[in-house]
Amino acid sequence: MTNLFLDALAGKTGSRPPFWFMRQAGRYLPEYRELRAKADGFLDLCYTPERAARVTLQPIERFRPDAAILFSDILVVPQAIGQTVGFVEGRGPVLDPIKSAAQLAALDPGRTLEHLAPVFETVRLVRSELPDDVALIGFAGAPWTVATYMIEGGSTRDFNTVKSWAISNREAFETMLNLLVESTTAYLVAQVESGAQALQLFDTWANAVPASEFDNWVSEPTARIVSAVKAKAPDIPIIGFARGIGPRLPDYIRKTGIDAVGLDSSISPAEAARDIQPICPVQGNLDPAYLLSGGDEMERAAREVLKELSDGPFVFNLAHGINKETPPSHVERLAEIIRTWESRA
Ligand code: 1CP
Repeated sequence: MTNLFLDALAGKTGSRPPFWFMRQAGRYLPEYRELRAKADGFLDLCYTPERAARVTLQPIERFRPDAAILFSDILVVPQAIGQTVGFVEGRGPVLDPIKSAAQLAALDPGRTLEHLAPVFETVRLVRSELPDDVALIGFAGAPWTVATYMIEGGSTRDFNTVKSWAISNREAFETMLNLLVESTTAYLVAQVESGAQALQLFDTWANAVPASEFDNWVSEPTARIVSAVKAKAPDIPIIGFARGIGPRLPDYIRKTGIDAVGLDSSISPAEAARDIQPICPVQGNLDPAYLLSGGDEMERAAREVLKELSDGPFVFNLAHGINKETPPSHVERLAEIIRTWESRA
């Protein structure tokens, strides 16, 4: 069975561009809120395979995208290796922040597979229930982005704590990135063995990295994960999504060995067609604010993305996750615009 999404990642251009949406499962969907209310917190939802599988499938039933993304979170990895992680209602993630080499030494990547066994069960369940022509995407956070939460102890606006810690404790920070490379590789390979057909590495906070550290903190750890995953699963396509890195995109693509790149909305579709698509397949990049707004503005912006990028290998997506206030009817309309796009010569 052909899948337009997997074809696009392999560099092919099909009858219409495939699509999925970052954060296509989640709080903007009433059926998600209903299941979420029954769970004992967000992490319980992630670790209960039947529920996590249902949540993964909810947007597929509504919008029929070409791919489903496993319902989990990037912060299950620090939890798996021994850090205390919680999600607090109205506040987001809260971690017991890593401040010392002793705390770092207590983390154990060897625990990854055992701790995350329920996630692999979710992958198996979802794959067994998905239609053949919908692909299943596994994912993880890239080491830098996960490390920001581990050191800051949660979300941050300025990244001062993690950046100054990384600069003043270079050896310890390298040890931390190494732990994350090891754990994340094991996690992703097990997702593939359980049925994931493509992988995405989320480097949401790559924009906060100083240019002089970009190779050390972003490209090299990502490259090591890509090559280690491909050593075990040679055919798995890997999408790299390093947000906000603009002019460094070509360098990031070449140095990491990713198969396709996720684009945020700081690059225009025309610039992406000219500068990035000749290097590798691209995924993106409608700003989620257009989806939140809906109407003619959304339609115009979506058609511009389609017009500029659908002549080459391309997966339609958003530039970042769906905003939780987004009316599902806007998402439905967007899916229809993409599905009926026909300007390919
Ligand atoms: O209460 C709830 O229901 C929690 C909301 C929520 C959801 C739905 C969180 C908390 N995580 C998720 C699921 C999730 N997270 C998915 C799977 C669902 C899908 O895409 O359909 C994925 C891929 C993620 C990845 C994730 N988690 C990222 C990278 C992608 C991105 O959006 O930038 C990041 C940074 C996180 C951390 C995270 N998880 C949740 C929160 C509130 C946060 C913090 C975000 C921040 O610091 O701004």
